[in-house]
Amino acid sequence: MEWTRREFLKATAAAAAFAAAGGGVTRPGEAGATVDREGITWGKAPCRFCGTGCGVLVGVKDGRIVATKGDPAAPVNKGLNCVKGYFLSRILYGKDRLTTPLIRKGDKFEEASWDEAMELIARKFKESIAKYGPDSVAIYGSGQWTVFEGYAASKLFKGGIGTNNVEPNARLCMASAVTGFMSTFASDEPMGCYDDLDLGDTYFLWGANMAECHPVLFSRLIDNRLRNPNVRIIDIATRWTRTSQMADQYVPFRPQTDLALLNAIAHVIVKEKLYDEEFIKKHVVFKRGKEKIGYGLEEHSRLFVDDPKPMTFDEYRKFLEPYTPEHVAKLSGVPAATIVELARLYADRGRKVCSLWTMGFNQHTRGTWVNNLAYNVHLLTGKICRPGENPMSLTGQPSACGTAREVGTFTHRLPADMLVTNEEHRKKTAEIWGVPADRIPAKPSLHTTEMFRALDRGDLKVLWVQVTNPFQSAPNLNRFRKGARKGGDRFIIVSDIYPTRSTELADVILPSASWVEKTGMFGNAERRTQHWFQLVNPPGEARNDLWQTLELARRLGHGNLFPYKDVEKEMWEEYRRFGLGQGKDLAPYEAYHAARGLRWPVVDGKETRWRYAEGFDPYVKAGEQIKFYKNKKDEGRAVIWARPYEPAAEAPDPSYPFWLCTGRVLEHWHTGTMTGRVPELKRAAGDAVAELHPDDARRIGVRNGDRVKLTSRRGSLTLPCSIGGRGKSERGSVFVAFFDEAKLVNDLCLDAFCPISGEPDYKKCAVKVEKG
Ligand SMILES: Nc1nc2c(c(=O)[nH]1)N[C@H]1C(S)=C(S)[C@@H](COP(=O)(O)OP(=O)(O)OC[C@H]3O[C@@H](n4cnc5c(=O)[nH]c(N)nc54)[C@H](O)[C@@H]3O)O[C@H]1N2
Ligand SMILES: Nc1nc2c(c(=O)[nH]1)N[C@H]1C(S)=C(S)[C@@H](COP(=O)(O)OP(=O)(O)OC[C@H]3O[C@@H](n4cnc5c(=O)[nH]c(N)nc54)[C@H](O)[C@@H]3O)O[C@H]1N2
Ligand code: SF4
Ligand SMILES: [Mo]
Repeated sequence: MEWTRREFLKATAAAAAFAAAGGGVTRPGEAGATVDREGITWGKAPCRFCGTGCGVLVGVKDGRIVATKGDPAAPVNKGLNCVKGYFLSRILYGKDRLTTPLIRKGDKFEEASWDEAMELIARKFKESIAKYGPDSVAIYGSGQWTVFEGYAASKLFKGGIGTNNVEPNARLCMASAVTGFMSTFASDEPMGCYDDLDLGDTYFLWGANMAECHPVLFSRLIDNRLRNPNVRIIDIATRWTRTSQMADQYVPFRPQTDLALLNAIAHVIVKEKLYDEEFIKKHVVFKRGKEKIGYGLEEHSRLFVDDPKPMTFDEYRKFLEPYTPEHVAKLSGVPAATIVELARLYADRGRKVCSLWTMGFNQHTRGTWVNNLAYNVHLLTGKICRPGENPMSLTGQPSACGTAREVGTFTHRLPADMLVTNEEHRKKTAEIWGVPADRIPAKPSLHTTEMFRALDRGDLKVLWVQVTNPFQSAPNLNRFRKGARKGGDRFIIVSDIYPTRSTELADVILPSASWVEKTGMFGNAERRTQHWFQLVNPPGEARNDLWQTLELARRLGHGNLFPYKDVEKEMWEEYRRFGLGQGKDLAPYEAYHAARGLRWPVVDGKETRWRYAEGFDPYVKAGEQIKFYKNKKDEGRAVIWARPYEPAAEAPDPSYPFWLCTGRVLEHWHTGTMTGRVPELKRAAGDAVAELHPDDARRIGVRNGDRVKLTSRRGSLTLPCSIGGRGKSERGSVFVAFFDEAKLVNDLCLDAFCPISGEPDYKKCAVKVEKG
């Protein structure tokens, strides 16, 4: 599994021979990588960063990555990258890479051997399980896990140890998209694909800052507009960004009122009879779920399971009645005439409409609902499952789709859309895993926010963190950072590649291999599964996360769950069994070696561009046109949901008069551990700033660059303010990015979440802003 240097050199020689024979780029040594005149071997990989999943070519010389470039053969990006992609060759070479296991001794860490570290970890797991039961241990992983790493973790914890305490950071990111898809279509992930960005002409962005967060996809949109003057990009958002700058129209709205806006758009479409009656008759049912569901603020909050009731179109019409453009204008701040205009644009039969969103919808205490409401508009107008006309949920992390969602590394999930609560699903899983059917608990346990609450309370004892930095990225951070070091039987293991705000709270730190230091697979936002081979060795004694998990398995006596010789290949073939025939078909391992990814379902060697659509999706029969075949309960129809507007969990008041929104900037990746170590990126965006509206700044008495103090009910933070910079806050709002490890804005964030998805709302809480 780990390539030794000798194997690598041998492979490189073989690659050279292959290249001389005219082979394309794939892997040093097997199908062959190319070697150029300067002796650089080029292999392919998906980008390490965002869910766009750009293909890159990685140049290796003398065992080091010396260059990367956009892969012209990759359909996602056609040779293009964003600035993070261009600096990929540097992210693994920060001076302080972790290279040896470290064990805490009081306030210090001491170097240890892998054997010592793994022995200690295994002992802590065994002791905790013996004393407190399997639910006292957990693994907290990532949408940046490779498919193999996520699969192994899930199999070990659910199928071996017998606990559903498996969560990915994707709970903070894509969970509302998942529950949105599941409740509307009974199958996770988009029907459309990136081709829609080239083929449509009307693009509604709902608070998605694509110019900074999905730059290559945004450039596809802009390219479409250059070719087709009819294209309109409408940025409906709570703050002005680089995306707004490039859009044809910027529609600012008050935080949380997207629920009301989408209902008002539906209201106009229904009232003016702009809907597609035929489509609705054939493909849609109407439902209403429970409405008093709270905000997840109570301790021990479990995921809420909805209890939907069918309704008629007429009842839905009645439900929409209060959402008049005039009423919603007052709530949202969007003029009534604009709401009507947006609705007519959505419904215009001559226009191909796409909606795009990311964390504005998902990090929302009604995240599931607002995802449902976006689908409603496409279902009413029949603008779905057709080239250039689709709702498109954009994914954040490189494998939030491939690993977190498809493998199902959430507490409530199993692979291929299956649930732990379903007996048949548990049976099927146990059979493929070769474990007793009752090994997998029938109830979900701790979802992410509850996991950190449980650690603080002392209910959770042993926590292993892999490929994520929760003690910078979790909400209500003040509480959770303190909770982590309360002692007792708590024991925290963090696998990372650099020292972070999480490793500083660990008991054991494991130095890990990243990206092309190991073989991996990622699945991107358009259902494209991509593969890469290891191209360089990790530094020092760093080892990959998969090896670490398998080593724990062996030491806990669960080594029999992983009996593979050719580990990745055999694990892939086992994992693939889950999706076959389920609309989630993945191809054999080798099919991904040369391909620049394949979009599932892959049936008879062919990928699928548009799901549920005749002529594209192999599961849809001739004459069916469109079939939401995964929703068997509703006979292959999708659901239009009546979901009301509700206020945010915490809104500004006289003591805390500002909205605080948090998020990202172009140059940095999340907590900044990798991009912060590239001097060019660090220079471009150095320290976090608080973006303020000029009128608010004037009232507070600060000028651009002055320090301001933000205080919420949970914490405070002093930092320079930015007025009129690249991001501009609306009046009464302040925005701070969370990449700066010296400025933990998450101390201020509330841990309220969507009770259905469990995803916290990082976009809204109340703060006061003072001169700092
Ligand atoms: N450069 C860069 N790119 C990235 C990442 C990164 O760290 N850096 N991370 C990746 C990941 S994992 C993710 S999840 C994505 C995130 O991608 P985005 O969601 O596009 O970015 P954020 O900065 O998290 O979100 C900020 C936006 O949320 C919107 N918003 C705030 N409140 C509301 C609301 O009430 N409703 C709606 N509809 N919108 C609201 C605002 O308009 C604001 O601009 O980016 C991915 N790409
Ligand atoms: N305030 C605020 N907080 C947020 C959000 C927000 O919008 N606002 N967004 C949320 C969202 S959408 C997301 S996705 C999360 C992201 O939050 P995190 O996942 O916590 O952030 P990352 O910086 O991506 O952390 C990845 C860690 O893995 C390490 N690493 C890199 N490669 C490897 C590897 O191969 N193996 C191992 N073991 N480690 C590796 C990196 O050094 C880094 O420390 O943040 C959430 N938190
Ligand atoms: S757009 Fe995303 S995947 Fe593409 S190069 Fe930039 S960070 Fe990487
Ligand atoms: Mo994310």
